[in-house]
Amino acid sequence: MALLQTVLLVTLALVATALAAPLGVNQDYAIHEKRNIVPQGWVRRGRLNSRMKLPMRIALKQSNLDRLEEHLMAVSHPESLEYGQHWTPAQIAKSFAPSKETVDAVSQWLVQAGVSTERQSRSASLGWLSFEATVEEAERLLRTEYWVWEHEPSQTPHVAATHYSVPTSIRDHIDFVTPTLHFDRRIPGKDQEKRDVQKRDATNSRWGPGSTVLPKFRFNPGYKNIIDELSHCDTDITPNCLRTLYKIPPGLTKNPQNSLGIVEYSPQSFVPSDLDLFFSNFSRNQVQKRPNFVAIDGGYLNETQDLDLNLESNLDLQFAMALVNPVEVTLYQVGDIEGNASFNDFLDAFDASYCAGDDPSQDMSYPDSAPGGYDKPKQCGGVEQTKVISTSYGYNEVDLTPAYEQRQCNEYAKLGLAGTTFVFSSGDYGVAGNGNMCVSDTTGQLQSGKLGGVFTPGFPGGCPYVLSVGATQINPNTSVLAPESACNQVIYSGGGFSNVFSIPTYQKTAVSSWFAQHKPSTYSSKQYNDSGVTRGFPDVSANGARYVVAIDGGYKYHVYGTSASAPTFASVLTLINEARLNVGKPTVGFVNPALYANPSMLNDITSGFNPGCNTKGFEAVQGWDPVTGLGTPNYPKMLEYFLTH
Ligand SMILES: *[C@@H]1O[C@H](CO)[C@@H](O)[C@H](O)[C@H]1NC(C)=O
Ligand SMILES: *[C@@H]1O[C@H](CO)[C@@H](O)[C@H](O)[C@H]1NC(C)=O
Ligand SMILES: *[C@@H]1O[C@H](CO)[C@@H](O)[C@H](O)[C@H]1NC(C)=O
Ligand SMILES: *[C@@H]1O[C@H](CO)[C@@H](O)[C@H](O)[C@H]1NC(C)=O
Ligand SMILES: CC(=O)N[C@H]1CO[C@H](CO)[C@@H](O)[C@@H]1O
Repeated sequence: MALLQTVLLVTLALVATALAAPLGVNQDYAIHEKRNIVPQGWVRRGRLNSRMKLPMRIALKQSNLDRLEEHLMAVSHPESLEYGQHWTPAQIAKSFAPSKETVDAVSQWLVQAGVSTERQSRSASLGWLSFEATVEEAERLLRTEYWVWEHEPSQTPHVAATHYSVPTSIRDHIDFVTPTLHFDRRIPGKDQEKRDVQKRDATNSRWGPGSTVLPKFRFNPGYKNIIDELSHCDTDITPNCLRTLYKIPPGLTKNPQNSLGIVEYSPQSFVPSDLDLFFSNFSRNQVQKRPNFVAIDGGYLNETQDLDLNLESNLDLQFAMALVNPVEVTLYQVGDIEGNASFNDFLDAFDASYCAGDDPSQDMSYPDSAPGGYDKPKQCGGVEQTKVISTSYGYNEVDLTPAYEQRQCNEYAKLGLAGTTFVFSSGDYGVAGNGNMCVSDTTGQLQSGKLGGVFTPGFPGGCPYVLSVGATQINPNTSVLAPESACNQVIYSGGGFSNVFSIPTYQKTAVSSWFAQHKPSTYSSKQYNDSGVTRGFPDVSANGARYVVAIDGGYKYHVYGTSASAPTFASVLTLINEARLNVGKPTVGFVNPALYANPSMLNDITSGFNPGCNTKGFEAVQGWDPVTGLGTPNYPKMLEYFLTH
């Protein structure tokens, strides 16, 4: 458990050594990072003993990041000569490692400030400088104040500052310093971290279903036949419904190079007998079939039947495995019994050059000293990337700091250079954030969306180097062949504009056309970033309503959410990859540029809204929109395009 460890370490490590030499003086300093919003539930308690020791880490600026997007576009845009010429991990590590100049400049600053080179350690990748400092040293070094904060609901303590500065001469060499502004998000409880939703309070919304009841499964005792099954897709989404909606043929081949990865964070876990129940009804030849299990940092399964634990994993695996069958699905199970592993912990397992530091307040530290915890070092590199990786978890953009987000977002781009597609759910609360929270325009803090407030984009759905997937629905009492709308039952498709990420080149035409033709006159920059120069999301969408999922040994629930949409879209891309690999082409890799260049291979969704923050949100319109993106997959058109490019 990362946070408590930090504090214990701090409390026990009263300094034995003499205080360090005076810190460097007379340097021009500038604020490097500053937090205006403290995540919900955190209260400032007291100052720290000035002689306690803090584990300091400096994330150094990587080289050549200014050319990252250009490199990524070169291998990802179908019109580029280098399309599909993905990089090797060694090429990637070498290109982006911090320069010697950067390492030396930061190290020199520390030496001048009294932190000798012997006290500094560098990660193998040179990505990080670490050292121990007393609170007093760290406060002088960074011109800040450290406080103990407490997460009130869980009474979890945490060391943090709300701003810090570094000399202007080295600002350009530093991404960020920890511990400083970073608060752990995973504490506030399950409902904030799990995106798939089976029930939600929607009583306050005239756009909602007006009822809080969990949709009970009014399931017939089995469908009479496929016609019967397909005539109930407006109420019961099955794999056959999705195949019909998006014209996906059943899979036939299993290219050994192809793979789809599904990421789950412990304690979430699938239940094998539920998989078999689902397969026995909807994918008969997969009974007894399991995903390839890859444990990261102590990842483990808990086969207890418990809705909260099984919902996400059962949903993702049942549908993804059925849709891509017979292609293999890999389950990346991340984190030990403490739970709380982060996206960075997952990325570390692929890329040793990203590892070796992270943020001790945000990411887990391993070995984990908790009873039963993962007692080995954090997994750094060595885990193989599948060609498509689907994740149905997310943060609010305001929960994390821009520097932390930018560094992680760049990592998705780097792994995209290697030919992997990262697919993320865009969020289930429309323009509001996780748990239906919006930022108050008076206090600047997160508050219930019922009270209104500023729209709250998600992360990493708003990172321009992932494919962000929103949710659609088959309208009630309409056929599986009729056009879908933005999801308007139980959940609303997450969408909007980032406050952190600039608009990527591949998206400029689509987004500026939305601003020119569809910018809502009722909102201003008070509601969302209407500058037109930031990343809009989602990119695409797929059905996210009324999934039939085997849970707790039966079919008692319908499952809703972009949590369902993400693995569905990821499955479509996996089938496209299968077709490409079978004719000797590379995988689609970072797929956004190809999709935006050829939007007609998606079914444009032109009705529905994504309410939140006491507004009706945005509207799904012709062309790209911040509700359903470019639209849902049209498999035959995608296939034709991707086999000829
Ligand atoms: C699932 O299969 C069982 C056994 O064949 C059958 O009794 C049940 O009705 C099926 N359920 C559905 C939803 O098809
Ligand atoms: C498995 O899940 C059950 C139900 O939530 C819980 O009581 C039990 O402690 C879990 N076991 C492990 C090893 O995590
Ligand atoms: C759908 O049809 C059923 C049965 O005809 C009806 O009871 C229900 O109100 C209809 N729902 C909607 C949203 O039109
Ligand atoms: C809008 O985005 C720009 C560019 O990232 C940023 O500078 C600005 O602060 C954002 N506005 C708000 C209100 O966050
Ligand atoms: C430090 C921390 O975030 N601890 C949390 C880890 O996750 C469990 C639930 O799985 C919470 O109870 C802890 O508070």
